[in-house]
Amino acid sequence: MKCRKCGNEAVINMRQHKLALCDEHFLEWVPEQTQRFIEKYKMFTRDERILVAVSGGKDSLSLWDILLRLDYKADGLYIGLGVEGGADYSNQSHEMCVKFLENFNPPKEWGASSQISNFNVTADEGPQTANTQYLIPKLHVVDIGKLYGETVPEVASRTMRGRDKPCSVCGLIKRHVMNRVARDGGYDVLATGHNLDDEVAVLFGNTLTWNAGYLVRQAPVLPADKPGLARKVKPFCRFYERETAAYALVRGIEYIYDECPYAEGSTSIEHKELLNQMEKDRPGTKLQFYLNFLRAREQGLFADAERATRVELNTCEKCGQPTSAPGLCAFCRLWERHGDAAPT
Ligand code: Q46
Ligand code: ZN
Ligand code: ZN
Repeated sequence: MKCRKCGNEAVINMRQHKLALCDEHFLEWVPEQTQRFIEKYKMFTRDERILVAVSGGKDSLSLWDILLRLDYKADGLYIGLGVEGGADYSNQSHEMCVKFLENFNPPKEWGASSQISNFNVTADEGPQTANTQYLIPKLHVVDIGKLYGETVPEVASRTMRGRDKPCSVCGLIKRHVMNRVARDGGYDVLATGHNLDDEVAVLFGNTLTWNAGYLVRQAPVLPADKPGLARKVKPFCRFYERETAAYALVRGIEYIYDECPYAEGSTSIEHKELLNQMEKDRPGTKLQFYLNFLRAREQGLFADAERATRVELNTCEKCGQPTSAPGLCAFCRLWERHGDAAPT
C-alpha cells in the first residue's frame, strides 16, 4: 500500500476515508484533522487555557502532544486513582505522563522547561502574566489517596454506590477533581482524549436504552454548567482508536497499553466488540453512526428531552461545585461518613 500524498510505503490504511498515508504524512494529517475539528465544533481558541486530562494512555497523551504541536496553551492533569491491580495500573500510568513531559522539548523561545506540580487545594501558581509562560506545559498531579485520605477502590468499597465495581465512584471523583483543578487553576477548557470508538460505544449503549438524558449531553463540546466553570471538549471524537494508537506509535509516545483492570467485562467493551464487527463488514459504520447522531441532535431531535431534563443547578455548600440537589453535592456526600470533614 502506497501513501496517497508521496507514494512511499504507507503505515496506515484508513478504509473509511479511502486514505493510506506514510509515517511523515500521517504525522501531519492527524494534527490537521484535529485542528479542523477544533474549529468546526468551536472548541477553543489559542487565547484560552486548556487543561488536558491525561491518563497515561495513547489517546490523552497523543491529544496533549498535538495541542502543544498546534501551539495551544495546554497543561496536563493526571489523577492518581490508587488502582494497584493489573500491572500496577496507577503507578505505571503516572510514570507515562511524567515521562511524556520530560521528553517533551519546548522550543527555545519559550525560555524554560516544563514543570510538574502536585496540585493542592488552592491555585498552585497564581495567575501567570507573561503570555508565553502559558505555553510552557505543566503537569498537575492529584493523588486521590494522598489528598483525600482514601484511594478510589477504598472509597468505593465503603459505599453502596461502589460495592460491586468502583467505576461509578471513580467517575464521580474524576469529574469533581477535573472541575476543581480547572476552576482553581483558571482554565477555560477541559479536554479529554475520548476517541470515536469510545463515543460510539457510549452512544450505542444509550440508544439501546433510549436514555434521552444522556443522549442530550453527548457532544464534542459541552458548555460549562455554570459561569466560571470550564467547558468540556473532545477534540479526538472523530478519530478511530486505531488512528490514535498509530499516531502514538509513529510519533514515539510511550503509553500504558493496559486498560484499568476494572474496565474488564464492562458493557462498553462488549459494545465496542460488536461495533468492530460491523465496521469490519462495512468500513465507516461507526463514523456514520456518530456523525448522523450529531446531525440529528443539531436539528433538534432531542430538543424536548433537553428541556425535560434541564434542571436548575444549585451550588454545593462545601465545595462550591454545581449540584442538582440543594446542600452537599454527591462528591462531598461520598466523604461524609469518613469521619473527617469532607475535603473540598
Ligand atoms: S479508571 Fe475508574 Fe475507568 Fe478504572 S475504576 Fe472504572 S472508571 S475502569 S475509565
Ligand atoms: Zn507520504
Ligand atoms: Zn461538594
